[in-house]
Amino acid sequence: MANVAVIGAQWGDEGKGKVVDWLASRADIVVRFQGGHNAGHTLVVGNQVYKLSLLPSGVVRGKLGVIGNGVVLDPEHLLSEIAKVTAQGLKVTPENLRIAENVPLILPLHPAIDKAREVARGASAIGTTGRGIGPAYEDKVARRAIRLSDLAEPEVLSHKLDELLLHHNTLLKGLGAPVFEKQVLLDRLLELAPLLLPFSEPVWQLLDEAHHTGKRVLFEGAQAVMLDVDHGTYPYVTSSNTVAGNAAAGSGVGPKQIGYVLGIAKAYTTRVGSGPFPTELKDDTGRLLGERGHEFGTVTGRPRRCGWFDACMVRQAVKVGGVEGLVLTKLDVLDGMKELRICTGYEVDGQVLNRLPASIAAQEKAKPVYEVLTGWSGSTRGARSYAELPAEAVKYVRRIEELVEAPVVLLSTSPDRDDTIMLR
Ligand code: 2SA
Ligand code: MG
Repeated sequence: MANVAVIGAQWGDEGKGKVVDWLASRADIVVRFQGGHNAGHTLVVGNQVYKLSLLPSGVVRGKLGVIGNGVVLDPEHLLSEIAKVTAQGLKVTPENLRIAENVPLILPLHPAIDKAREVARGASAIGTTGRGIGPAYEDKVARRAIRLSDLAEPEVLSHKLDELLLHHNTLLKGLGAPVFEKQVLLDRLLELAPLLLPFSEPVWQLLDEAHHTGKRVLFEGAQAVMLDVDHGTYPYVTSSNTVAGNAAAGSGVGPKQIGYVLGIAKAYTTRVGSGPFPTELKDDTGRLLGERGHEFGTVTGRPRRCGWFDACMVRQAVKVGGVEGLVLTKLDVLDGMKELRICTGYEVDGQVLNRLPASIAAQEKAKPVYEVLTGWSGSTRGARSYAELPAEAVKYVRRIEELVEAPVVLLSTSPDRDDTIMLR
């Protein structure tokens, strides 16, 4: 098996966790390359349920986990996540976890700013996870972030904190919000330094060596293409590039090392947080999808918005994300529905488009153009071969592949790792 990158092809929560876990058993190294603890997946291993949001899922499968430079890392959260899985009997040490020395850190001021801004935005709030992801990326791009390696240099750290607080405290004062004390931040970071620095490493070098020794790397995406800061429904997006291309920049390898790109999509569509969602169903059918699919966020527990499968959007995600094969999950949630709809394009101001336009105003106006398919009465839950699927379910999957212009290579028919049908 070549290296593989796994990315979400919709708005997140497509079931990447299960697929990554399935693939992790076939990899040597699992790398996170973007996002932070705004991601969330649940892994079931034997009788243990692990809820991870920052740790690469490989660590629960005895693989080497790597947190790349493209991630934003909350040190307090990392330590509490490590403590949690340690209590479940897992060991996390520099033996099985490495963190890029150049990874930017999320400090307590970042979630404070994130939440204050969301309040200030009122009705137009993004619906962020409130974890400081956006403000931390802003600091990175503005070249004032504290990076992991700075923890080894108390004087540099002290100077960088002055610069950081000059910026943020000025703004916080303007908002009438409490400001941050430099000494408190500095003392805490110096306390954390000996706990974190043992994990710190030039990850690019480790991955280069892995490449030359034939190790297999799995790049684990978080969020999804439609939440990509460039290609998603901006500004209702997360603050990182979620496309497969960022697996290279976000970990320090060349683009040719990414290998095969697997996109994950649900057999319908969901979204948490605000922003355009052309196929959203605010009726009983939408509520039914939410109930049957248990659609609540793993990080924040928020109910997810639900709607029909949007082939036009997934096709766009396939193209910009670099997806070569698609995994379709949660097909069983559609079991027993009389009629199914697939969005093939949008009508905007009387014109039919075969893509989601970039302007937020146009996205909000976009009316889905639907193709109607007959549903199936049998059950697809737990099916382990194509032959077990009702004919209409096969038709539904085939039509999706045609419309999104990518083959469906895997079908996941329940949260159980073994309930997976390999199609190619
Ligand atoms: P942020 O916090 O700045 O990244 O939020 C910006 C937008 O990105 C969305 N977002 C997500 N959407 C789906 N799943 C995510 N992760 C968690 C999960 C979500 C949860 O895997 O279940 O538990 O609520 C995730 N992370 C960020 C977010 O909703 C905003 O629309
Ligand atoms: Mg999730």
